[in-house]
Amino acid sequence: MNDPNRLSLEQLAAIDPTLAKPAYDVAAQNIGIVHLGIGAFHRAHQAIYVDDCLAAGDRDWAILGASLRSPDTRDALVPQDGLYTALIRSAGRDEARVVGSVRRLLVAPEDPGALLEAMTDPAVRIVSLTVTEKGYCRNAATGALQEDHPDILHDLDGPTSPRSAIGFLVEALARRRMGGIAPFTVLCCDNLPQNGKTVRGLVVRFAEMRDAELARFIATEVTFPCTMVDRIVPATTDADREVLADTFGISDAWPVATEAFSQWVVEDRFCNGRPHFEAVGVQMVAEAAPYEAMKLRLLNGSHSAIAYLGYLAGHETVADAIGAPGFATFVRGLMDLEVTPTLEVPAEADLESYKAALLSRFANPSLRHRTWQIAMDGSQKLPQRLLDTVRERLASGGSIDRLALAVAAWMRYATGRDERGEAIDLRDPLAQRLIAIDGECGGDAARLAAAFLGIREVFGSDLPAAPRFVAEVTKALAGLLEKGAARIVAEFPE
Ligand code: CS2
Repeated sequence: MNDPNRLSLEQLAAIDPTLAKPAYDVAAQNIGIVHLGIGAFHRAHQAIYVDDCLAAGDRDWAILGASLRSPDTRDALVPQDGLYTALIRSAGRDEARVVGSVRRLLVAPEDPGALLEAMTDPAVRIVSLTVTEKGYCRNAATGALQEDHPDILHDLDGPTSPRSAIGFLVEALARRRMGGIAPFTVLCCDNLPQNGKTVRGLVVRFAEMRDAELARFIATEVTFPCTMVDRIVPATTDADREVLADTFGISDAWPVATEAFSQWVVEDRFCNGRPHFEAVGVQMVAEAAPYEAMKLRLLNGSHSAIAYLGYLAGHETVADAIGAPGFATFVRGLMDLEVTPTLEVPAEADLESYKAALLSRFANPSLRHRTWQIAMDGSQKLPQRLLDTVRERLASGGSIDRLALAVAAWMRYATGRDERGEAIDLRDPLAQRLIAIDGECGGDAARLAAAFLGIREVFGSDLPAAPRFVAEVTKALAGLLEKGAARIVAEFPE
């Protein structure tokens, strides 16, 4: 059906003149960034910073967005000439902004060669990624490449038609090396610990498995800056599309809905140039690790705790959960008493206001961020969000009550049954293994805890051998099984 209001370059002139839209000639920008994983997060975060760079006249950095899996984003955006809207939702107030920085879209599985060709174009000087934690084919506990991962085996066997992000990066860098084309910077924008360094390790290892010379080239010529990315971007809903249509008169097949807050901290190590990011609010730093640990452990750690406890307590969204008895106090206690002592706080960061802001971001009633969405892929998220913090607390002898409860809530959730006995739609690369555990342990807290703790890809070999951690997790899990999450949180001592 032809929708006369559907967003497009032609329509752009007709939309409400008070709305923010590209203040530059969209069609005249040149692609300089290939982004792997063109999901909602990228479109609400990096693509908006780049949109600001293009508006400031930096015209060589438009984005080619590739999906490594589904064609959905391409199918929605191509009829809109790549344009889409960011709906910025604060309590009681919505704003909209049309974004023009995504100029081309590709779906890798349809034509891996086309994506490799784009990644080999000398004009492309940055390849950035948001492929989620599981998209890196890494062992979440050790950070090492999962050399037996089916996609890695596939990409070793047929390097010219890769499936994995790592396979694409290495093949494109190999082609650039053969063609005498300067390499691109690899810019990881996922919530992994020391993300640039981690991806460098994976890429160099995979390259070594192909060719030692190629691995040496990548290790010496390519840079992998670490980044801290932050913006809460729930999956888009029809309600968001309706707000956009009703309030702003824009028909957009796939807008993104997000909050007003946005932060991007990037290490300034680009081997082949970069946009003037500092001019558009990106914090360019020498070392991102302290920012990254602060964000991963405070924001994402709390998010995962709220997701598992909140889901079990019957709350659909983060805002619902944080408003329920005891939740805000519990999260504040987790941040203040158990996470903060492990952080090396960057000199210019104000930790108190950062934590206060987190609680009000979680409470944003307009975002409707589902606990189920954050609960996804827990086996990939727990290590950097909660378990590294646990390790430091165990080493320093500090309390771990709240961390242990969050971990136990993940286990309770990962049994695949909620507190009313209903099946949970468990999304996790280890889902089959997780669900099987429940059947083997017959609801016994000690046996369940021991079985979950035995998953080395999550807990490593140290945590199952740490008596205090095992005891606290088992106790917390027994409490959850006996009393349920709502009561445990409400009764949690301050
Ligand atoms: C969330 C993150 O889904 C999740 O796991 O914790 O996506 C979170 O919203 C972002 O990292 C915020 O920057």
